[in-house]
Amino acid sequence: MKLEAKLTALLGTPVAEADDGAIYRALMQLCAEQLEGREEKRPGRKLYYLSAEFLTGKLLSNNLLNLGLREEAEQLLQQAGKSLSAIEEAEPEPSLGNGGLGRLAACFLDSIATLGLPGDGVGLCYHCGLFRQEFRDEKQCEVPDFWRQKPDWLHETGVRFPVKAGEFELEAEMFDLDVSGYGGGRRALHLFDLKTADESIIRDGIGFDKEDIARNLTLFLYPDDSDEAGRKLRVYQQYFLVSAAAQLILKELKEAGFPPASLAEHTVIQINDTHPSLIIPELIDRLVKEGVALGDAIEIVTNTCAYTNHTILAEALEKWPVDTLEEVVPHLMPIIRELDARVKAAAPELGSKVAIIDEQNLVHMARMDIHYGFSVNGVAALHTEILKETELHDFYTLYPEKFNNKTNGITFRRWLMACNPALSSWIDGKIGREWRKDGRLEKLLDFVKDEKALDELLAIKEGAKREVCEGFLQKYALDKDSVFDIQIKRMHQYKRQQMNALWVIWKYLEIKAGRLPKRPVTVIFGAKAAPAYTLAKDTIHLILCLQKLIDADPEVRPYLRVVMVENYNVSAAEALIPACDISEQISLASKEASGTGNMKMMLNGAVTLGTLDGANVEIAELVGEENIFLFGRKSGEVIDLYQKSGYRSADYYDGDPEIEKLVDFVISKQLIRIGDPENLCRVYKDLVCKDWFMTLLDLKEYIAAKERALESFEDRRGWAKKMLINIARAGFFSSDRTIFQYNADIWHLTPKGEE
Ligand code: 26V
Repeated sequence: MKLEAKLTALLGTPVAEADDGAIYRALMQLCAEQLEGREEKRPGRKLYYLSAEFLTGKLLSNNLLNLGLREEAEQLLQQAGKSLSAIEEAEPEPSLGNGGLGRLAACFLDSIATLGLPGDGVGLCYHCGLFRQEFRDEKQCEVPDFWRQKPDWLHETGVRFPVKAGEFELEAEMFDLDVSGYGGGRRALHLFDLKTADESIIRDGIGFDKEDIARNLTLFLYPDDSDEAGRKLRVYQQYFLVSAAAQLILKELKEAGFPPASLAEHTVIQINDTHPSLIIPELIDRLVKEGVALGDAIEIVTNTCAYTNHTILAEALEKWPVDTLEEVVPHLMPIIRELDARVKAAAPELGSKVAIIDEQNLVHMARMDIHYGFSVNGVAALHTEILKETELHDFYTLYPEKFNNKTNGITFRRWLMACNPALSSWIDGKIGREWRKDGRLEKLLDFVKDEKALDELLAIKEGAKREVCEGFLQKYALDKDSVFDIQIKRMHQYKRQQMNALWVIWKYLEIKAGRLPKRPVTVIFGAKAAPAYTLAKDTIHLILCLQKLIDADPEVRPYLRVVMVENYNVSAAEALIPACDISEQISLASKEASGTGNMKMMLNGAVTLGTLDGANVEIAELVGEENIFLFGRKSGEVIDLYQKSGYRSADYYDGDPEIEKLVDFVISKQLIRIGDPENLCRVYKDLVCKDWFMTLLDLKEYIAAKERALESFEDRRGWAKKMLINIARAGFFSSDRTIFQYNADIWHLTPKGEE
């Protein structure tokens, strides 16, 4: 049946007469029916991708695209005087993730389904997930994001598992989200919710009783863990996830007719960062209870689990106090102690450096993953090298064969085809449609000297910028002809949004001094700060104060604008990325494991302004030095500075009047009049007295590099050539490539059709 007939049947009226909400529900039902036809049976070996976050983004458009219905649906709606984007407004964005780690998991599921690999995601079904961000008085406020409005895409499965944690007897209820593959295939994202979760306990923003585990467990992602009750709740959440996951995995193994002791042959578990690490002792415990000898159970689980590291930041490498674990998972502590004892016996010379339980009685989750998993991977070439040579060097010496790199990737379905249809059809016109299947874009290089093609590319970017100005950012009345300089990512000091803010101050003072830029610049930020991360919230305050200062200044406003978008999320990224000219990737070298926004913006024809960090290194290699703006200290020098305590920000502040002037502006009369002195002073003081992530070290070079980028933007054809080369070289960053490599090196699953 044709789409129109189906839709009309579902609606009970012609499409033109239905309202957007009804059309949304009908399209949703249509997708569900089509997906049901793509039944996936349990094949041989199966992957479970365990993650605390899955940042899926809205689902309607993506499902239509993957089902091959999107173009037809858009045409049909247009004829009926409707628009898909307006209809999609009604869809709340699932709030199941925080940043790159969660979005990566979602891209991976898309690629797993597309490649026809037997693998499902397993996570938690948070009621409010990460908070919704609101700005009040130039500050971030956190409010609960009740995203689970009916109808939603979640299916009740009827599958339930008991979870005993601490003194609580809990029940995990499984909901499934269908994951559609592009051109075929369907997989599941299994999300567990606490049967007795109770939203009515939320009060005062995102506050709630942290000890009321039987009601709070699945309300929020990353509840504040700055106190003991918060840390305990995090462990409860993590255990709830892994206990339910372990029961699901063993149930499916049994249903497929295999004994528990054959787990490693039929199953592989990818542990996404350390949040699901308790799966290791939990599975060992369950195998032992099934009659497997302890030593065998340890070996089986080791051969089943693989670990991905996503950060070298010490504060993000989880360590839980033994006392907390004794309280929440007492049945696992004897196993964890046994695992630790075996490590200490096997590697006495390395002693406490590789111990699972350290001298302060902290349990190091990553260390458990490395000892008792068969694979450890970093997420970009540089990151993996740093893990091997520095952060995890002792572990690398013990197990060189476990270490491998899997450079991150992004799905081109969401991050090009769906978010940038104009660019996608332009690519079709130039090199045909095969890239949509194989991700290969290099053939575009044939057009680097084609002036007509370059002009078309510039026109597409202009169109995207116009769309943002007239749509998503309409209320700011932005100049579509200005340079769009975009930094969108979690707010964190190592990502150095504060350095970009100091550039804004520099440009503001330049304009005030009469040195006007050739073309106006629009600096766009998007970021949420963790609720307990004071300095990150202070940086948001600084940026919002700068935004207000400049907006009110008729001398500066025509040349420089700052916009910090409220509640940055996947949908905001989809709106902004096609319109990006300069992609800000300015982390302190060695600190950003990979980055994935860098790949998304490159794929959409932005040019990177960045340090040699994370995947920027691979971007630079692919596009060549003339098609990226690099600056700043290299990772080796930075690591050296940390090792020798060789950086003092005060030296840079005292030693350079220009740096001093920019930093002083943070607590200038102008800004204090707008903002809160307490927050601004904290930013100032941190920059002068601490600056752990070395903003001042790279500041001057950053300013110079950004000037070079702005200058080069004026050679429009030259810039278009850079854009084209960036797009053409982005093929490597398809998550299909990443998943192919995970499968070839770690998972060894048989794709559908090749059984
Ligand atoms: C997470 C959180 C959660 C809220 C509380 C504070 C906090 C601090 C650090 C982290 C980092 C978790 C790890 C993470 O998200 N890593 C990111 O993973 C991406 C996918 O591999 C990668 O592209 C990013 O470079 C990396 O930062």
